[in-house]
Amino acid sequence: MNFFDSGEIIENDTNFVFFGIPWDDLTSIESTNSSKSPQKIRRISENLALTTELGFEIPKLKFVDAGNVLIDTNNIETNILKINDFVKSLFDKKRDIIPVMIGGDHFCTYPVIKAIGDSIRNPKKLGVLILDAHLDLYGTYQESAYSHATVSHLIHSLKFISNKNLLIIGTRDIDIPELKIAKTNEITYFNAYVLHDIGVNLFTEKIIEFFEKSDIKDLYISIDIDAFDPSIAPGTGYAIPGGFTYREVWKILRKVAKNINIIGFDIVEVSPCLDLPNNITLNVAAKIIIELMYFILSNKGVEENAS
Ligand SMILES: [Mn+2]
Repeated sequence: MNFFDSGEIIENDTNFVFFGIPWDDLTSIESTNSSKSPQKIRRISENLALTTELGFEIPKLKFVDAGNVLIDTNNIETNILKINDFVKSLFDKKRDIIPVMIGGDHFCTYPVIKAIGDSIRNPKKLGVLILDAHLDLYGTYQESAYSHATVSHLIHSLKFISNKNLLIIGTRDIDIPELKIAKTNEITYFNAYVLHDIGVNLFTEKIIEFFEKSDIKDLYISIDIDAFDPSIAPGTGYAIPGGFTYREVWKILRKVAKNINIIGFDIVEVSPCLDLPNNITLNVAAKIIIELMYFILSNKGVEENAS
């Protein structure tokens, strides 16, 4: 079963490659099962209609489903290497392919960004936008440097990432050590309430301005599902009130994609066992993936059928 019944082989005209990382060992909460979400999101996509909200036919997005990275749950270093090799193999098949990763817990984002940075020509022009209720900036968490709670810290430590090209938005559950790390390193984050204070349009302009100031050309977006308000996305380990609505995230992504070249994105921390019986969280994830694919493609010159 593939995402929206897509093919599996990357061709010359393929735009996106969907793949799963079924790995949730580095979460800090036991009742979650985000490792199951790649397969569940594939299954839920069977029930969704085949046009985007702006009327674009989904089969014309030209994406393939490359399956899942094979995860050896016992060895973190081995898994990081496997993810690295998997992502690099996608670029070997097509240089400008846009990877779309489905976690897994948020740690999965770190090896993906590392592999992308190592694969593109000018990683210093790469920006990273993280949507998350949390900063994930702990240096170590539960005595490990490898955790979903240290992922932003690890990303910030990459040689091509600094406080100039990393932005975190949607935060509203920040711990004291993380706040200190953010202050010391002058890491920029926009708390979720700011969107409600200034409105989604101005909020999005501030995001674009941040990356334009740093002369960023390419952007990777990592979406922790807990950036959404739990009323729309309850299926996640840390359900923190005060998050974004679906429409707010949709509007942010639409405008960001119009202004900055998006070269990859992910959705992580979707936990199917905590979802409602009608699979609302899986639907949010599947919809956002397909809508964002369309926003990226329309920015590359494909016309909008409706607006
Ligand atoms: Mn996170």
